[in-house]
Amino acid sequence: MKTTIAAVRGRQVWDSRGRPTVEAEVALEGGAIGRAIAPAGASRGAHEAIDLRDGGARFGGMGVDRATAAVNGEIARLLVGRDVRDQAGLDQAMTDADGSANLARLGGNATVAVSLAALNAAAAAEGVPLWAYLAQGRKVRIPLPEIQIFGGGAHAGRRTDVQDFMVMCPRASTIREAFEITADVFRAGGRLMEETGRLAGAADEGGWWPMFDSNEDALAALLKSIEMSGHRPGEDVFISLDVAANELDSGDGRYRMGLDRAEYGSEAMVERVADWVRRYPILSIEDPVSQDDLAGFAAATRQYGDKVQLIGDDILVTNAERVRAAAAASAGNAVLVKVNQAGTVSRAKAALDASKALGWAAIVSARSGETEDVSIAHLATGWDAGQIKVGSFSRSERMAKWNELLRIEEAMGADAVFAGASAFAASVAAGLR
Ligand code: 2PG
Ligand code: MG
Repeated sequence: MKTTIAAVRGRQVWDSRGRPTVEAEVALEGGAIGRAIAPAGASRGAHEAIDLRDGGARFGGMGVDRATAAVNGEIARLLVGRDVRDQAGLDQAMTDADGSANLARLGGNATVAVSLAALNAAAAAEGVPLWAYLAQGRKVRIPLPEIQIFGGGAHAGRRTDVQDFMVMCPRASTIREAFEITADVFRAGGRLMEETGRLAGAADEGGWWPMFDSNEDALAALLKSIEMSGHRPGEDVFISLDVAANELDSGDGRYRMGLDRAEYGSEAMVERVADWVRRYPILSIEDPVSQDDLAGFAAATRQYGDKVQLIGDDILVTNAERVRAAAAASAGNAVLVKVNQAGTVSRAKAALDASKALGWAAIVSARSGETEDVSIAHLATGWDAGQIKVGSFSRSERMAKWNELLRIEEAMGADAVFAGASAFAASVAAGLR
């Protein structure tokens, strides 16, 4: 049959940090080929699928020989001869064979590359772009992007404690317009850094390296950059932060903001961010507390979750069960969907479906270690997630995804609908009207 898997190949390629990563290729009997590359995070939740690395001295321990061998050996033997359209079956076969909850044996980097490669092959066999294959004729929206201006935390030598200082343009009428506004803000941010003698290059996701004296200074500089761009903060452009607070908690439930020389308990940490929410045009907050602080996540939700999007990343790790447990505790209103956190396309889709069933928002996200792979632009669109996060507005591993979204928008023609404010949970969206 045309869609029968004829071969699965794995190879080592390199990511945007110059580290090894796994590429997988799935070839079908009908001649179609799908390919995908595993991304890699720097700020990672303990409950994520395991990124299998070789350890030892070579490549600083980051080698992926074992994961690549798993693709070429065990995974290939499992999948050859199966129908590529049975994504759930392929993913289940890999997770069953792995035998662990977090894909520690075969490697989440091996399974995610193969899972996405199979999906790309299935779309290729049908001769349609991946987003259209996933949409299956349903009406889907072009996602609202959140785009980084300053990058900090684990992506910039912890120069600031807060990891991502981003902007969102939910009132733009197309993604093209959202990009144009963001490009103005990004340029203004660079000019501001230059004028204040703070221009020091780019962080891991392409945002300006954050030479600031405090976390609040970075926030003030972001507001100033929006003003300098000629667009209106709190009208055309809103602020989105990924606190990535997991990185601030060394396991004792205390949050250390090194740059501010401050240490907070959970309640004080929630109040630290709540104070910023009151004073800045902030529309979205990710991980204001650490992966095990569900009570803190619920407290943040009570304080400002009716007006502000509250995203769980390290705390939810693209896991449907964890999404449902958080919702049961009234914690959060949005989930970050990272396919490699889940380890397979099916598990990631289950987390997205769980969030939709709860009336939550969903943001399909890249990792800080990325490549030219643009699959997530298609997933965010084809799954009708509503939002996408890729990093900044520079460096081609980021721009490749943004540019792919422009192509998708163009391909949709008159049918293209930009998600804009509709991408948020209902109460947050209502506040924008
Ligand atoms: C995050 C991601 C992307 P990383 O925390 O949301 O910004 O970072 O890939 O390092 O986990
Ligand atoms: Mg995050």
